[in-house]
Amino acid sequence: MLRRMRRAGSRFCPRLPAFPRAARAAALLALPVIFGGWLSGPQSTLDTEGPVAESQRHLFYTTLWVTVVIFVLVASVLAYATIKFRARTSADEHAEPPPQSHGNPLVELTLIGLSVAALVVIAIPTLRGIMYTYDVPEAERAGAYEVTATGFQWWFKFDYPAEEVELPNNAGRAPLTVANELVIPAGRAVRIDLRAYDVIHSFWVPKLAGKVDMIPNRGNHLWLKADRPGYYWGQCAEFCGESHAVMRFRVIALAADEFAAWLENQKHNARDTAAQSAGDNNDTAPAARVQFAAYEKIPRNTPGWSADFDADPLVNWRRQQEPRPAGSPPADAALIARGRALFTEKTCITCHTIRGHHIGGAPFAPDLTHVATRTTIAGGLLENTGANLHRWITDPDGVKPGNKMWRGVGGMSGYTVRDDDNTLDWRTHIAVTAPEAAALVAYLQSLK
Ligand code: HEC
Ligand SMILES: [Cu+2]
Repeated sequence: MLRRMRRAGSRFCPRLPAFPRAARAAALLALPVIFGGWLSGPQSTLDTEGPVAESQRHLFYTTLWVTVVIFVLVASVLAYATIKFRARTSADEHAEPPPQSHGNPLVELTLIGLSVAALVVIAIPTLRGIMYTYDVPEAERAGAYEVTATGFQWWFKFDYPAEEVELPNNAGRAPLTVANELVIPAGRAVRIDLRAYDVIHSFWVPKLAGKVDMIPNRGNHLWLKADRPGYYWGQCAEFCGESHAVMRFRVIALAADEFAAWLENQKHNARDTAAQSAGDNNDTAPAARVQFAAYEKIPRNTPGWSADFDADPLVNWRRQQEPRPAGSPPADAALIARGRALFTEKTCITCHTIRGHHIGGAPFAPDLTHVATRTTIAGGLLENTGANLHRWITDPDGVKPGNKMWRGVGGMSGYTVRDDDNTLDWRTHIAVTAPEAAALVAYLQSLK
């Protein structure tokens, strides 16, 4: 029986000459190169666009190739020994083992020497990489741009210490604050101070830099540089609670003059409806359709895909900055005014700042002064469209489980509060009907 199986086996696995085997191994190793496209998604660390991520990629490949060489050497020796010294006959099975090299000082010292050499080959670029990625290089330090990033459950806040704005209610001046979309100058080193409000988060922009932890009560930092203007995906990379997986952000790198113009606009107080209507000038321009903020690209022939999508998300980001993007419906001043009143009535102002429109607001909720200039909302989870804003405002928990707008944060009540009788049940505190949401959305969309 056994013999029959062996014979059958040898029929199905004929011995192959050595060359095709090596060729097959090479083909296997080449797979990542051949299918490089698979590795070039928006969060690919192998398709880098800045020097910090590039140095990390080089280190990855150095380690990979050293280990590939070790693997090939060990596997070849193993294969050689297995084939050459295998028992062919039953006499072989009882024969003395071939001479052993165990304890041979030359072999052992060579192996130790080679291992040390391999470790050194990996250690030198590792140490160099650690030093390089730790902080902005000396030569670029003077010109580096500084921002502070703070992780919250489950969104990111970005402060610009060099840019001051007037806080509502004569509360003094404070750094410009935006949420979930970090806009930086391209081609310039950016030093990011990392903070956390509640639990440990981690800052990661795969194509630019990361990951570095954001730790409560502890200063941490990283630096990055975008080689050229672009729109990059970021992600919290440390499990931080139930909506961790949807805690994302975007980095938008701009040329110096465009960056300065962006800063200038963000520093202004929120626009008024009158100014909004004055910007009505391009209703007749054709609407551009751009697929931009969705986490996954919409594949061809599936609902939502359009042949007119522009592949460059930066194009759409720019379009989002225009006071009245081409093709958008005319602003409804009455509806916007109703939304603005509702923003106070519904106690949204206890958490959200809208500079120039409302007194109130707190540092633990996204600043909404220019929310309509962002391409995403809710921690980079949703595209910033009217429909998504509507969804978010009427049912935040359905969009992002457990979020702090739903549960409350920093002592402020959210859409739900704990029952007074301590039963640990939650009851509704803020409810937004569909018509109210429509007015709030019109208002929020006017905030450019
Ligand atoms: C308890 C504080 C609190 C209250 C009250 C509150 N929010 Fe929020 N809001 C938040 C927090 C926190 C987030 C971020 C949630 C996330 O992404 O995880 C948020 C996110 C948002 C966003 C998305 C902002 C962005 O850039 O991602 C909008 C829009 C918004 N809230 C509108 C409202 C409106 C309208 C109301 C009133 C009906 C309201 N909020 C009431 C805390 C609050
Ligand atoms: Cu997080």
